[in-house]
Amino acid sequence: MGYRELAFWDFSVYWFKVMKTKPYKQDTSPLGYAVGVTLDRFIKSNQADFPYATGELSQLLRDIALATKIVSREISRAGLGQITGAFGQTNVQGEEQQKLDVMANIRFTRALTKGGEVCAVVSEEDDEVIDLQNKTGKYVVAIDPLDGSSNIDVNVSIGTIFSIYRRVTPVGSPIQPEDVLQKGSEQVAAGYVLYGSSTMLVFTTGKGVNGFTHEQSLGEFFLSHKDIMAPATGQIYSINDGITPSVDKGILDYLTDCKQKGRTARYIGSLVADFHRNLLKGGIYMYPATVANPRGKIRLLYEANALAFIVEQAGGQATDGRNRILDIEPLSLHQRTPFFIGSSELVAELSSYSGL
Ligand code: AFP
Repeated sequence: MGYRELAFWDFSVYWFKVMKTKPYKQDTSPLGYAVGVTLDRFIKSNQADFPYATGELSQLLRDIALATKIVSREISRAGLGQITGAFGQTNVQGEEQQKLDVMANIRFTRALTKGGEVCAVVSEEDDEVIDLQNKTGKYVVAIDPLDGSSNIDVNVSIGTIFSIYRRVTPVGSPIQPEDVLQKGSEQVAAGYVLYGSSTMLVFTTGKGVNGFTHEQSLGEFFLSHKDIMAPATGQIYSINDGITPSVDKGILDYLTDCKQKGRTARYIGSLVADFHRNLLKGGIYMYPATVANPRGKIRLLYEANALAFIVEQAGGQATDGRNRILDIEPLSLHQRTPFFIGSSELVAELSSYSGL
């Protein structure tokens, strides 16, 4: 053994003998501030709580999160390039599609196709069910890829809403109506994305509601709103005042009551943004039946059900004025419903008004 090897040998023996350890203690100085729990880590550590807990639902949520980042990036460039404005076609509801509506639909559908866990997608932007041809896909997703499209071109908050169901017919067989027309109470997970002052992903798998904020420079969602609970009551009521001349008298009486109680009116016209604000601050969102929309305007499968699942998980309520939203049996893909959602006491109060 030469001089050098000997020195190394001696040193390792010495190190082995005297090495001490100390437990890791998180640095609390401003230099070591915690960035928090990433969405991925949250999903991994809570996977046992997920329905069926096979890992496929976790992967599906990751696929949605990835598409969300891409859509968020595109939205943040709205106003630059050629990505705002009308696409030049109408969707099945007769609404003019915006370019970003179409882009978001492509992004989410592609992410769900490539992921492989989903067999079928119901989207606001497609007349029919999209069969993704994933022979092993166990899940069905209903999605409004970009909600509040009238706000895109004016730089106001918009969102994405999604519901996730287990298919009921055997995996690999052709998609059947009962796979996609399931009651909201059958959802295994649901969520929304708010493209606002920051981009947030909020979701539930039936064990509470958690919100994640996108940290742009790191490209990650971090847990920012743990175990969201809706205040039991609140001061905010949200309705499009322009439709009130053609709504039921019960609603009008309720609105008069809100004003007399000195409550505050707040309405953006993007369901996700209106819902999110009321979820955090306490309030009620209302889109009742009108003369123009006798069955209401909000779509049951890809708007109302997801938010109803979330609000109930957060301690709030959602009804069509008479029935719990999650109990409504869907009859068609683009079915509409009157929609009242928010703080439990406010929704219960509204339901007590005659005529509803
Ligand atoms: P889309 O933008 O996806 O078509 O949905 C818009 C929406 O369903 C919902 O986000 C709004 O709360 C509601 O319509 C606004 O409707 P009004 O413009 O009639 O108030």
